[in-house]
Amino acid sequence: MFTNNWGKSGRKKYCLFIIFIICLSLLFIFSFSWHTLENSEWHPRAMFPCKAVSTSKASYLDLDQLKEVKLQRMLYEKPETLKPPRSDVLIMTPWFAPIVWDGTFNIDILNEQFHQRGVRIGLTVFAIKKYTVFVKTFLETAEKFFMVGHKVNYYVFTDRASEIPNITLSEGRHLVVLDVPSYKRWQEVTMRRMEIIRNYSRELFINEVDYLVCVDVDMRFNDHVGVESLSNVFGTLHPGYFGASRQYFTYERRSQSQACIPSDEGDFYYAGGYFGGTVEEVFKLTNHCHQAIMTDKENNIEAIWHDESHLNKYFLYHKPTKILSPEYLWADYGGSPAAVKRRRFIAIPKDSQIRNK
Ligand code: 5GW
Ligand code: MN
Repeated sequence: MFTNNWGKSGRKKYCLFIIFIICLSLLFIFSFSWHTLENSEWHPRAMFPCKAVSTSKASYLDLDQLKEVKLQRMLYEKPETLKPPRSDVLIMTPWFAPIVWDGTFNIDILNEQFHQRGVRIGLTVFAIKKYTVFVKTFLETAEKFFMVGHKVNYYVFTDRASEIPNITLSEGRHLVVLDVPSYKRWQEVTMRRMEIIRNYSRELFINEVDYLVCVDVDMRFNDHVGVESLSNVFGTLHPGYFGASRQYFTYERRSQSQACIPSDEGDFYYAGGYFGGTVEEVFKLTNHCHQAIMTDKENNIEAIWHDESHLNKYFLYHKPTKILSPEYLWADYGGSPAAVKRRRFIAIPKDSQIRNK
């Protein structure tokens, strides 16, 4: 009886002990494999997650590999704190984004900085259907004025690759012709640029360039367009509206559209034909605009100025870090305002022949 009782409770205790050991081993195996999965290695930081963040290998590597951008001795007139370079135009937004006007920048300082960084620039342009006629002048004038001395890739999107001329390019510059479908409706042709730039940012641009400049093709370069125009994310003041008050901006006003901007909001009227930034920022911008365009499509509405309306909405709530003056996208509306001293990139007048496919 005694032995039996003792034997029973003894066995019970023994079993409990074994189960406890099994649970402990399972817990250990589970936690070990979890750490291995999470960190791909068994590392002390796995046990001290708080410490790990500040002492992770990656942050040491990044700091050690930082490249120094150091200027040489340069001679130039000193900036005058009490004499702004331009007093006739706004050269800074209330969110501290510079507005690039002639006379406000020293291109030698900027060129030196961008050269040392080894910056690569992608210029994207669409030539669908008859718009291939603009490509030759566009590329030839870009060779003269666009980012001269820097690494440039021209990305020409077209449905007629055979009509793209082969132009001799300066060293460090390449032409990449990319096939895209041609949409029937012209509104679709201009709006789909957002989707296509979004897709190629992910698949190609991110591996080839640092900045993207996305422009219309019915244009010619006429004066310097350089690295002063580059920033994280930038837009351009539309040449037709830079002096206008809010009520005259042709924003989308219907509340059913994703591009709607109420009459008491809006900073500037930005042009659809010239925007850009780092590949990451252009990806975010084009992705956002494309999704807004698709939502509008589902709701059977198309914004008044298509992709331009969506770009304006994007810039209202994602402020650009730099803004280009209309010098960078000029179109002759007859007048010649004194504020616009240089016409760097000019619209070529189109006849109805070209617009009709
Ligand atoms: C054709 C007819 C009407 C509107 C646009 C087109 C069109 C535009 C086209 O057939 N093929 C084409 O490649 N596009 C692209 O969209 C060009 O890159 C063009 O620069 C851009 C915007 O269209 P634009 O330049 O006619 O628009 P606006 O506002 O500068 O006159
Ligand atoms: Mn155009």
